[in-house]
Amino acid sequence: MNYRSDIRNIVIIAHVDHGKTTLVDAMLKQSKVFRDNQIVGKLIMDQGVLEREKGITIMAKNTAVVYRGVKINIIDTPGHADFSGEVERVISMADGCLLLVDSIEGPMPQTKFVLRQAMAMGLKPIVVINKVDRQNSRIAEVLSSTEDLFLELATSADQLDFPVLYASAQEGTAVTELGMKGKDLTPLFECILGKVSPPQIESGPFQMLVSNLDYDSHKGRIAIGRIWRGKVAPHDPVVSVGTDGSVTPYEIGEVFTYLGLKRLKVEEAEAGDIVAVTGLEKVTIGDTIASLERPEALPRIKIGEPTVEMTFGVNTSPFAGREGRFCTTRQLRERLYKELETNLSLRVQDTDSPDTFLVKGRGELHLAILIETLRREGYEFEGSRPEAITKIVDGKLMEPVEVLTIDTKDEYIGALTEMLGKRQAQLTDMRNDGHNNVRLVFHVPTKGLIGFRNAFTTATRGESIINTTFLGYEPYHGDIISTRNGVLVASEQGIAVTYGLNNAQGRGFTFIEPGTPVYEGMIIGLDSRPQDIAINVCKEKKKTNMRSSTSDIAIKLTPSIQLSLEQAIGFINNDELVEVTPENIRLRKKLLTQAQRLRDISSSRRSIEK
Ligand SMILES: Nc1nc2c(ncn2[C@@H]2O[C@H](COP(=O)(O)OP(=O)(O)OP(=O)(O)O)[C@@H](O)[C@H]2O)c(=O)[nH]1
Ligand SMILES: [Mg+2]
Repeated sequence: MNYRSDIRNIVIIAHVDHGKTTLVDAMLKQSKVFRDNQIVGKLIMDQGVLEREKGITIMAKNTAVVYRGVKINIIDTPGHADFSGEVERVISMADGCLLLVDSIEGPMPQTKFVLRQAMAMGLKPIVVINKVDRQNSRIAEVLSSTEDLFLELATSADQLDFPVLYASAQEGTAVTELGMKGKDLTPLFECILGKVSPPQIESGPFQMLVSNLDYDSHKGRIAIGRIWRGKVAPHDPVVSVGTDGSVTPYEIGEVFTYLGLKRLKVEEAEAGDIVAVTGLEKVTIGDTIASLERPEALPRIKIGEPTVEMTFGVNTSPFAGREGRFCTTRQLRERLYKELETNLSLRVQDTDSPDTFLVKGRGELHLAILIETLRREGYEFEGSRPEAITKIVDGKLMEPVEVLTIDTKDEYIGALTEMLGKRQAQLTDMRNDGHNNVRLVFHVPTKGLIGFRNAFTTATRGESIINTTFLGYEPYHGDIISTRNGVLVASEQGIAVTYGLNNAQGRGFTFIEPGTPVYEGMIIGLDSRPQDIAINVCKEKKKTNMRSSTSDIAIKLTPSIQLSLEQAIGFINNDELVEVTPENIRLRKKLLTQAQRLRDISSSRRSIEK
């Protein structure tokens, strides 16, 4: 076996927000990939619109820097558990990983999840305790719990021998010994060169695994991945080997390698490097691209199963077609199936109803990001409440269970444990730091977490942090009774007015402002009682000869509650839908008229009595 000493391939992994993308910023800056006067800003790799808005990484991405003549291919990954599929998709391109651990939070559930993945792939880990600049950092404790995590996960003794660096990604510094003053990231680069094995290469006919796809309006589909054997050059004849072993011939268009934020066109690339190639029109992630003489497939990428599902359907509301550019079943179906090409942990299925599709993902956020993406592209559709995906194993009904970690203050423990008890959560750990900060760890069925974030934020007044990671499937814990109150439903179509909304506020909270168009069956608020109630929010005050308009002005409404998309899909019950358009997110009852809903209740009562 030969090695390429001029390359290192690393993936950066961590729990959400531990500073991966910030560290990549610092690595890029120190490597002078930008002009001196170039304004590059922060979180440079998070280029997606939603990534920038939410301040999180959603997709794994490649970049590369050169240090002392060695090219370091860097893959930045998302830390949010819902995007774990992205880590699984790219991890096989690397030989080593930087495991970042926040110097205050310490190892979190997702730290464990990604480290386990890295160990299973045989990657050489480098531990980077990050954010050491923060005042209340607990570096010694964090290191010790990181060591415990390695002890728990290591499958061989050499995995326990990992280097540790102390970094401030924000300041762009790293040191090898605590207490040293950091100057730049040189110790980190040296560690990567010294400790991550250079890529092993096999000579022979070309073979690469496609780990990512990109599109370019001129160049068409771009396949990205690591070359495992041989070389590739523009115009080489190749084949792609698909899922079913089918072989499709192609001619390579152009070949690119990475440098900084650019792709460089090259005349040839060799095993060990990460490349982007054009010319393969129908290739998909997981396919192998190989030479004609030895069209052998590399092992396909393994992606964890989705845990949450919801339906996406053509918009059936009375306002359908008013705001979207793409509103038909065919357009929605095509777009959803296209998403599968790059969103590997997503599944889409047709259902018995031709206008409705079942979409399965790794969590509420995974699905919410898809919905938001579609709506910004101009799609209009309706979505149902997300449900946990159960399955039958050996004749037994099983359901997904997650580890829920909550960092909060002492005073919220009571309220949280009560809320979570109703959601079938089991407290497995509770740690208090003696300063009124407490970390609670629960095991909770996924179904119990749906919609929990809303209630959680309200209950802890936004002062706590919540994290979840998939644990596994367990025997079904039984049904959960919905604890949500009833909703306020518009009883007529029209424009909501102050007088009507004021009546509604006598019953609960409202979600809309005066002037909002409503239709019968649209949810306009939350009732303070368990039952739904229909209210005519378009109703004006009866005009009398008296100066009624002044009394109408005197009405002061409480500001409405604006539900975000994620909150909206967590809020609705099974008999409700979220209507999504580029301009609005509306909530509605599935059955729009009160007569239909009453009939439905009495027929379900009759079937229970039978
Ligand atoms: N004080 C301090 N803050 C940091 C440091 N590194 C990152 N941060 C901050 O931590 C937050 C999260 O940083 P990111 O780089 O987005 O974290 P990430 O790991 O890429 O997050 P995801 O990709 O969403 O998982 C940002 O507000 C950063 O400014 C550091 O070394 N010190
Ligand atoms: Mg990031």
